[in-house]
Amino acid sequence: MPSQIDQGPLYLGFDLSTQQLKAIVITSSLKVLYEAKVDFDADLSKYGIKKGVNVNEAEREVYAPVAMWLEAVDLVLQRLKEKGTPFQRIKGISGAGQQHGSVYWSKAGEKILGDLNPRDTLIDQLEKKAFAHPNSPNWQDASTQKECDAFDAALGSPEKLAQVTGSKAHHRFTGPQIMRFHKKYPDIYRATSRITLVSSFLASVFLGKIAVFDISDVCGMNLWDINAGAWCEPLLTLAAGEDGLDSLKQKLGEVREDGGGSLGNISSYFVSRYNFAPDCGIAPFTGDNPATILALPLRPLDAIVSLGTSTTFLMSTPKYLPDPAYHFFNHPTTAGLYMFMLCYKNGGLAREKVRDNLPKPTSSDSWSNFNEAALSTPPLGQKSPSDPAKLGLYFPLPEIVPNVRAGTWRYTCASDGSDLQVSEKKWGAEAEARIIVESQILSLRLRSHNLTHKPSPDLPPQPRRIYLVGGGSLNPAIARIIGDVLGGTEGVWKLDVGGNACALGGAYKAVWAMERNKGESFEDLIGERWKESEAVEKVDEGYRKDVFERYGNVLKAFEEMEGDVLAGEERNL
Ligand code: XUL
Repeated sequence: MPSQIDQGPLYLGFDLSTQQLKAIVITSSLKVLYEAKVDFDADLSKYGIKKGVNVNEAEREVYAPVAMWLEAVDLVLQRLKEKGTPFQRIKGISGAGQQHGSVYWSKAGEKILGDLNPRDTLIDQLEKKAFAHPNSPNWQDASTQKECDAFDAALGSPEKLAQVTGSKAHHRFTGPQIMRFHKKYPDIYRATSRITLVSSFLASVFLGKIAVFDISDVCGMNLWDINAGAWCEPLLTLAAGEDGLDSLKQKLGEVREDGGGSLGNISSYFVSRYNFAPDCGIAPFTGDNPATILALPLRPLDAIVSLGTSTTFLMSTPKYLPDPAYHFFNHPTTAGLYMFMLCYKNGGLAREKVRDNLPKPTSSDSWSNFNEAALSTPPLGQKSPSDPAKLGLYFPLPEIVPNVRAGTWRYTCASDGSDLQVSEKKWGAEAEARIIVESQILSLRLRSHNLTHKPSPDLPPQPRRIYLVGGGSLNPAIARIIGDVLGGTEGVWKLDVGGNACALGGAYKAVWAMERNKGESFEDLIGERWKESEAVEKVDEGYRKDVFERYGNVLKAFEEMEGDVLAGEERNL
């Protein structure tokens, strides 16, 4: 009998991220068969981008050319074709887009999209006429401080905005971006027929018509009322300025509640040009962070720590407890669940700075001295319980969580968290290797502990499993300290697909979207097919009672230290 690998249906997942477009093709049983990618700097440098974006420093704008993404779509499909991908077997497509970015379509664009000629490329047909504006603001853009102030004030306070939309105002969020776009280019705003996110932009290209927003990615706009499940009209009105609520409502269109099913069949352009089956379904695409939590059957109480240039912490949770310090989104597949996210600017780079103060290792592992120092330093730098516990904040870049300027701060406290004091002396690079990692993870513990509960009556609240993705997930010392500080009753695990988690999450979403039985959840369907031994590896045992308690005892002091640093910011204003 021919195997499913040779015969069965296939699913395609994309990840349109800042620097690359990745594609992964998998079977119904989640086996990865084909992969391809386009790297914008390496393959499409003619757009003049660096690390995938253009920067206008004077206005703190960061943006990407939409034409580059279109060119990347044809290129990545071409690369999959060269690897022998049988496109006609692909039954469903989904994917992820970098969050918050927006694409401004013209009226003509909608029409051309539905009428593409398979003999010409996407870029030849769409670049000139399909967009009211050639660029998409990127999540690293910081040009919208005024607009954020207006958003934070619009409903009364940042707390209220977070309550309604899941986040306080952020520079990168689409609502403040649209508000600035409207002010800066009023005529282009008026010539814009539809606005999509990056996720719905990519879905639109495959669908051959403008795709609706996804229920999770829409929460990255500061425009969606999560509890009401509707646009927050006062915020739309604010963003649309004198053009008024209806102008923006029309440009945004609908939001689909169901993360599964099909938005429609693939556009005939791809059927004729690449030999896709005409009934290949396009499932809703989502944001890259929501797609990351779909790269495995994440259960409530499990957490993902993404250790890249920045650090993100993701959890799926039934609790909606918004706060200006973090983000809540609707879960991308499962109604009644939410995605909790912390997004730090300082992560890998801050650790590298501490590493570079240590002697250079003679071995090829540039982290070996850092790791040795981190593991040979006792928790909180205390040789005995009567020693002061060391707490620090290491932010070479201005930080979002908490919102403070760049700087390094060192404090000490007693083992029970009392007697917090500024430390006048530095502690030396050896001790700091541990303290910086502890500090990054204490911040995660502080902000996530309200979302966790006791996994069993005899255990304190903490995550169940902690999954690590991104470059830092390869570092055993970091895994160990994460286990020390955050616990994890079922241990700390490393996800093998590391850097490809979003594209894989997109492909899993396509499988679930097309193959689910009535009422079957993503977690159930993927959970049944997912082979743990092939996908993840346990890298630390996680919860250890004594050390977990020691960190718990200083958590309040850590919070107090942040408060003191924040108060210092106000004093310095
Ligand atoms: C999340 C965020 C980034 C981008 C990266 O709020 O801005 O993680 O989604 O692509």
